[in-house]
Amino acid sequence: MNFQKICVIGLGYIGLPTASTFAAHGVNVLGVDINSHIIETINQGKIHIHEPGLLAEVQKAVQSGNFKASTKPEEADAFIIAVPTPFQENQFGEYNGVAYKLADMSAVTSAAESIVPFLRKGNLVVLESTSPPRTTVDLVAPILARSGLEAGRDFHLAYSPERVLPGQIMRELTENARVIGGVTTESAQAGSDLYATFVKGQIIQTDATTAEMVKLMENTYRDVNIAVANEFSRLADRFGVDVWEAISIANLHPRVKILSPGPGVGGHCISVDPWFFVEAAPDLTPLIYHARKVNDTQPHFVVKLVHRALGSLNEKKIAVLGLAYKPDVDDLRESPANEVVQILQHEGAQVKAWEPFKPDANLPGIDMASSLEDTIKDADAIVLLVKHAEFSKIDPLEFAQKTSARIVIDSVNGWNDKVWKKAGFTIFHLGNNKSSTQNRKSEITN
Ligand code: SAJ
Repeated sequence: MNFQKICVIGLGYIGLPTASTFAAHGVNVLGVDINSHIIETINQGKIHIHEPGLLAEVQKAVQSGNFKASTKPEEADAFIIAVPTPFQENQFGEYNGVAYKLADMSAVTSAAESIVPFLRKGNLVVLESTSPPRTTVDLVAPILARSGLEAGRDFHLAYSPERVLPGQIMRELTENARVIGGVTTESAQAGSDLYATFVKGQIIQTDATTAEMVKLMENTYRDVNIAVANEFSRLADRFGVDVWEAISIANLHPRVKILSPGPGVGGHCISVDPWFFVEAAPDLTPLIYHARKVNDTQPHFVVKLVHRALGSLNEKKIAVLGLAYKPDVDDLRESPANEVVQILQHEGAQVKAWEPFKPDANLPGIDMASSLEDTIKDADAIVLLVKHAEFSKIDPLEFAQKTSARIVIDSVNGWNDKVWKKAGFTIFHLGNNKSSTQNRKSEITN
């Protein structure tokens, strides 16, 4: 198929890089978003998110005239849906007395509905949003059928998940392997022709539901593996072991690759996607469910460590370093750091937070500091929640001059205990209870 004009619906972390990359490869792209502020920003050649390399790509695309943004779709050769699929805030499913989270598919539904008036014979529609199994055939195809056209007969319909890592999106978008699942083999071929515009990695064709499962399996696999690492950190704490040392030794085994424990799993992908499997088949997913539970309760484990350091948290001044969901990104969605702050405050602590990638973040109930210095100045203790490169580089001797705190709690293995102790700090390290002389058995529980 020949694609001269495409519409990309949803201009967030995935849609915007995708749209601008197509435009940079000579395709005429209309980017669509319901947020008019985003549309204005992009049409001025600016961006509303932080992602290395994205601004330059968007500027180039807008200046070339190949990329425009609008709140409404238009007729095109292909439509790509890249809108969010979070979970519902207040609705839960139930299986055998156990509650599980439910996907909010309203943005996918609206995006598909917005295409209906513009859909023509021979078009291609691709869903990229991470979705529960069978969404393409059971949700998107019936909505598009309202146009009077049938998926697989009159137009092509495919599912192609994005698999890029935030922070490395621009490179991974072109270099990663890409899976295209069609509702027919012709649809998969059409999708493959579209992404061949810029994808240098392998393009694999399959059916739509397999492609949906592939995406969910990748993120679920990672979630379960992080959960076991987090559980190891709790076990190491109980048995007076340094989990980081134990992991590095275990990982010398040729078939073992244990991931890193931390304050929990955040972001809009790994902490969300496994629920799509649980929702779709709660009777088949006890492991996936419990892994989610382990990762979701890890912020409480961090707070127990803060308790160990400070005793009662009532009126304690705590400086928190980092609110992003992972190192060196500005994305605060589903961040375990945010959860830790909420629990600390709930227990009476006065928390001031510093997030260098989003200093002006407006998070309900969180007191954001204007600088690192402002955060740490009068603190009783400092809690490191994100391993941003600039935090790892902190020199504790210089740091000691700027803060009244002499207690630090490292939840991400960002700091070296010996160096911090030498600078006069008492350091508490998640998953490392080696120097403790006490039996912590009764203290640390799930
Ligand atoms: N984390 C740990 N320990 C680890 C690794 C990660 O606690 O050893 C935490 C991070 O701090 C973060 C969370 O897990 O809170 C997720 O971070 P991540 O880097 O593992 O993944 P994401 O969410 O940024 O991106 C994932 C990627 N999927 C996989 O690696 C299988 C990416 O390729 C996907 O495109 C993306 O989800 C997505 O959009 O689905």
